[in-house]
Amino acid sequence: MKLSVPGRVTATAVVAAASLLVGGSIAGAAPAPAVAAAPDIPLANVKAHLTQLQSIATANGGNRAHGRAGYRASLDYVKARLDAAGYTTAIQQFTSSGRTGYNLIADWPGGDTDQVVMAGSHLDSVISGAGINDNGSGSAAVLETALAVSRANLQPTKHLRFAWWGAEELGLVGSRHYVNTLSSTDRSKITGYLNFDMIGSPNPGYFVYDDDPAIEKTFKDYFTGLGVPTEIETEGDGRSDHAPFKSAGVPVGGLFTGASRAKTAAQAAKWGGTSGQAFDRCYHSSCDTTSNINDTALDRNSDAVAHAVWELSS
Ligand code: DTR
Ligand code: CA
Ligand code: ZN
Ligand code: ZN
Repeated sequence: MKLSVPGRVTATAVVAAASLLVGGSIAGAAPAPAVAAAPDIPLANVKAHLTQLQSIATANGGNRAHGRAGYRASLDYVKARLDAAGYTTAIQQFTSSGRTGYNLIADWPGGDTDQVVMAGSHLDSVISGAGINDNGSGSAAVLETALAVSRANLQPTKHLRFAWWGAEELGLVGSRHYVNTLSSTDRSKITGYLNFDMIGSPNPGYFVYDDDPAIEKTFKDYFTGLGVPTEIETEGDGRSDHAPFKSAGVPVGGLFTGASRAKTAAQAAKWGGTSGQAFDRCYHSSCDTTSNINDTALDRNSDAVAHAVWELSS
């Protein structure tokens, strides 16, 4: 910076210099530390979780529905993996439609517990099937991201908490129970909730929730980096577990690859797949099995989950 009067330091020059020091950067100064990039989430690992959930459904009457053995076995599988990876886990019990339901909450030790970043997905299926896309896909991606946090021994600035919800299919029952039983103090500590419900649809779209702008940008920027266009999720606000958090004033966001609505010709032109066909023809059906997954969509979205968890907790 050139001083206006050589040899004399004017007040203006001092203020200008100070502002450079405070607000701007001086040429050659070290750049702010970048956020460590999230690791690639191995698609094979995510699909291995789906295979486990499929086996659980097959061994328990063909479903993983609320109040049935298949749901509790699904939760026990997820919990065992997290316990082995160093998480502090807790099972939250509730009753719905006369049956006992369970949420699984997993805290990654460390980080500022006054700033909690949450990522979650519902673990229950409908009674008619195994629920592999809906919502084994979200549950497996969140689980593998949590395991990746452990493998990396991530030490984020904010505290990380992961959740798998029960009885979403009965009307967001588990997630609403969780939010409603939080103290207002604990609720105010949640800086963001990321929801993943159906992220591997066989005829996929790439939808980003348009709720919190910062969270939305985190996801949109990630997909822009992949060269994948996204659309705002419009299939119905309040139709998944982010809704109770949003109603409580928590910033929310998430990803979705589509359900029973048909893909348009314009969407097929930008994403591929089949126009005029549902994003997921097996939505809430017995054919929602491990064959009802698009690997590319599941891989891209699993990596996007990790990207957002790394970035928003840094
Ligand atoms: N309610 C979810 C599926 C679903 C339908 N629309 C949206 C929009 C955003 C996320 C999920 C959904 C279910 O059946 O579990
Ligand atoms: Ca990946
Ligand atoms: Zn569903
Ligand atoms: Zn769902």
